[in-house]
Amino acid sequence: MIWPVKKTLVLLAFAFVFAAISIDQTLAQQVSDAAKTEKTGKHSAALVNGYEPMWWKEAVVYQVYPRSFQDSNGDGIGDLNGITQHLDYLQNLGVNVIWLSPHYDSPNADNGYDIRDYRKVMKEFGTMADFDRMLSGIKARHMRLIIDLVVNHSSDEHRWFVESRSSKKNPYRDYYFWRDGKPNPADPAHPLPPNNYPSFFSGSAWQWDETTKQFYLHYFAVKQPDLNWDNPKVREDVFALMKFWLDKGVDGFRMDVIPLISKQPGLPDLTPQEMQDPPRLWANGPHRDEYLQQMNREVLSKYDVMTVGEAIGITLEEEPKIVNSDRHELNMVFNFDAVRVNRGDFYSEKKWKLPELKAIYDHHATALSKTDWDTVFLSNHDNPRLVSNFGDTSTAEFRVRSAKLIETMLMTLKGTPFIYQGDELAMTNYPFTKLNQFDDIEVKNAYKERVLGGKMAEAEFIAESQRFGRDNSRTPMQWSDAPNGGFTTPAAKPWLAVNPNYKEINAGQEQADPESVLHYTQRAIALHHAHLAFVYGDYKDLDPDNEQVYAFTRSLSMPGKPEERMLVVLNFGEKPVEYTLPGGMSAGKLVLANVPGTPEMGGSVLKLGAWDARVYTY
Ligand code: TEU
Ligand code: CA
Repeated sequence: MIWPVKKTLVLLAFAFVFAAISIDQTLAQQVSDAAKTEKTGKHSAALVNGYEPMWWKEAVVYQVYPRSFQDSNGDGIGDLNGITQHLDYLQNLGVNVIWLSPHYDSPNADNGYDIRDYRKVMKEFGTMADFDRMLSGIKARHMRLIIDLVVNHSSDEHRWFVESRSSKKNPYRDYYFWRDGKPNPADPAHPLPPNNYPSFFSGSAWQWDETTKQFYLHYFAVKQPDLNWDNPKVREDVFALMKFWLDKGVDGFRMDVIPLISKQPGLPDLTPQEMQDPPRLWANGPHRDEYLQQMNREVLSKYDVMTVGEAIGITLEEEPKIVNSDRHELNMVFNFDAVRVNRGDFYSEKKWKLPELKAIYDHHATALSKTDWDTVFLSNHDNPRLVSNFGDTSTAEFRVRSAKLIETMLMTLKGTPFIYQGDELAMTNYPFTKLNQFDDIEVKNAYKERVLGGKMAEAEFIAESQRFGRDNSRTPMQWSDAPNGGFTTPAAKPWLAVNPNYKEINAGQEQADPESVLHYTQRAIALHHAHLAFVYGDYKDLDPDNEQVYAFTRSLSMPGKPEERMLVVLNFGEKPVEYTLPGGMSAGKLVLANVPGTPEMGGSVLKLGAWDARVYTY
């Protein structure tokens, strides 16, 4: 750990003189701060390439899945004090914002995405005092914290739902969707669901409740009843809990499945065509934008926050409705086009070629305007490990190179980049071989429906879940080669098994190796921060049809400054290639490469080895 010591010394030396100025302040942040202070009225004094500078546009975000990050008390479950222990690690990595997956009181039917009390910390994760300490530790290191807002649904153990299900007359009845069933001639005592909605987690989206003999709606698990946003009291209560956390000092929210909050009037059956893709309809309810605008007006606009919505069911063309700054809704959303480029139905694999991915990023760059903003990500807690999904894990060397190539791409494409914990180490998918190794409700329910329901062979189901199941990314962080990978004490049993490859792949080993994926990711993040071109610059794909090489530029002109011209060249695969840059273009000085010893000057023909990733000026 060379880094923290050096940084601490520097910090100590300057702390008194520059009390108010962060030494980590990048050029981008300075420009942004300057723009903010010069801001008069509605418009910023200094647009950058037509974009209004904002800290959240310039940020690199790191997602922490608290259950799997670090266990501090030997119960096998990650916790907030565990996160606090690693804040230097995150600061040294160079990320500015931490997105914390749900940390609230929850019975954990879906690992915290089922919230029982929005104002309480999950017992297993610690106390509110632990949260406050973590937050001040984050701020002390000039980072920010956004938390997960899961308000399309609550837990069925939330007080609102406990009240709601108790009687039809209860004042909380309309906090959720209750409906009579359809008559069931075959078995009159057990009516049929009110409509044909399927749940994301298999089966019907309706659950029968004996107490009042009605069904309630749950898009996700039976224990995740959908909140009724058409009830103004629900909106009021949600806005109040948002203020509760903002007043504590959190810097914004990642909003879970937020487009689903406005339900279809009358909840009619899906047509066979709509049944092909139910979220498409569910995400486009009539009041979605009205509710988000109300949220913005009453809550978000009163704070300096970052908001990112999980845009399930929203096409790229529709995104500006939510993210355009004139709409006053959210700052940005996660669009799934890229992360799902290799996905067929559910966990099945779809063969893909590089030009398809390029077309998606090109589409992003053209479909969004200067008053929209975008995210860049290829992993999270719902998707496989980054390198297993898009890189090459067939050899240790290719794993390292391909992971570095993907990190290079994420840090140079257009949009705020998001890194998922452990991907900076190139952690891999887990070698699942049987159902009982999984924890995820999505896998368990799908097994019942598909395998026990006779739709799929068990071996095929396990193979697909190994490839795409969500638990791949949820295995504990591999901090060291100690038993349990240093995630928990050697004697403890982690809530989900540590990947057996922790002895080779772990943070301790990577900290000691200057050529590790960890150190490389840190350099790639630093490069992102050092050049505004990677934030506000134009994007141009130089060779869209090339199936092996991804070459693109990011360029930025600012008054009174030399044009920033950056060229990114990525060889997607193990096949070496002598690549001639199109249009007589010539690569200039090398600024980042994933293979040590890469020549300092580029030229018009580049000899690219397996999984070579390079960034040049041009
Ligand atoms: O995910 C919603 C979502 O898009 C799911 O379809 C998810 O991508 C899918 O399960 C992957 O196969 C959000 C959360 O990110 C997820 O963890 C939660 O389980 C879900 O909402 C319910 O809150
Ligand atoms: Ca713990």
